[in-house]
Amino acid sequence: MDFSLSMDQEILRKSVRDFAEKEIKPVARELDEREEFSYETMSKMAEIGLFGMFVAEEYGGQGMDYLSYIIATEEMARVDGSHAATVAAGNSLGIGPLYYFGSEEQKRKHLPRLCSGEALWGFGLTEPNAGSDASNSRTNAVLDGDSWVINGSKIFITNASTRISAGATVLCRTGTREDGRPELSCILVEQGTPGYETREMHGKLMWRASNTSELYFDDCRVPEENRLGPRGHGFYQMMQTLDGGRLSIGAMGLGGAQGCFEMALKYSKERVQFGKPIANFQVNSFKLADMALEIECARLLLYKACWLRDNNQPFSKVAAMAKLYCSEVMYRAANHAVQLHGGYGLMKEYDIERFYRDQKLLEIGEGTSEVQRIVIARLIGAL
Ligand code: COS
Repeated sequence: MDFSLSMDQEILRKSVRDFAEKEIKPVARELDEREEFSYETMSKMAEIGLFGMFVAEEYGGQGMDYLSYIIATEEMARVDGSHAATVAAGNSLGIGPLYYFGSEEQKRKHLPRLCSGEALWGFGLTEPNAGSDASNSRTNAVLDGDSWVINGSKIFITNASTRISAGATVLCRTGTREDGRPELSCILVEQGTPGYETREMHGKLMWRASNTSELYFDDCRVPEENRLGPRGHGFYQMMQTLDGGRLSIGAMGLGGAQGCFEMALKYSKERVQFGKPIANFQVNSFKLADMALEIECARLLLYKACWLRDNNQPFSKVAAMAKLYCSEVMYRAANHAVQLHGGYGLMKEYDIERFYRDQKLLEIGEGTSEVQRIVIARLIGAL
């Protein structure tokens, strides 16, 4: 068993780490405070190739393996959740469905701009009344001549209402299946289509410098050929996309936990109380030891899930495990890290305060921890 990364993966890790330290860290706190999606950092992330990482070069991608993409996401999350979210959602959820399920024409039309980072694309699954119960989608699409007419709305959609958002993949009810359940299909809706409106959501606890949107469809008419893949395959496409997306949420948990650990270790060695650095108290050194242990386990599990995916083996179960475990590891790491910072950990001038808030999304987005346990329980035959 070889646990070493390839030379290319090591170089990628170092270059993304250097980039995040130099370009993201100095502005992350202020952007979070202002709740601002930065076009400047977006274009810098695009410039170093953080979009389209696992997409073949012929569509404008970098042609890397999935593990490389996950390492890059982990390194971004080590410094800031919002920027890591833009990258993770941009790749896994924006680019993913088009790349996996798009026709040749759809791929040629959309992927080059998304892979260069000139444009972003949304993943329109969640609705106000269809969160965990995702197949209960109400957004409706009716075929009228050679167009789909869409009515409904989506909520909590990352990257869908920036100035560079080019559209979204939207899960719609397109009929009723023979077994009486709704027929669900994915339809591509481009920005600027009459009847399609996006609205940026504000007032978030976390990821405040990432873009989150509501989507509205009011008799929105798109050509029939905007359907993604076969009719009725929408829910499978969304679920398959989420299998890969959950690895990137895992990467955000892992990278975020690593960031918390490093801040906590540094602070504990510098902060003197009762005449010695607080790291020298066993109660604190044990917290740091536990963090290091859990981060190591999280990394092994997440990288194994990527290895399965890169080697074309079933990975849904291990992806759900990695998403669940990594997000819970970050939850514990952020909690320990704030505790070690004491009163300063509660103040906005310390980055740990932001990590503590950003962490919470990971236990909710792309399937709550409870949904991950359902997926795992089903896949081990317990449910
Ligand atoms: N890949 C492909 N197909 C899948 C799949 C996967 N990983 N998981 C399920 N499916 C298929 C099933 O085979 C089933 O097919 P049939 O309709 O032909 O029988 C169909 O999808 C429905 O699956 P299931 O019956 O398991 O669906 P449920 O309604 O019971 O829902 C959960 C299952 C809860 C696991 C699912 O709705 C889910 O993941 N919810 C969370 C959604 C989410 O993560 N939202 C966050 C979005 S933020 S981007």
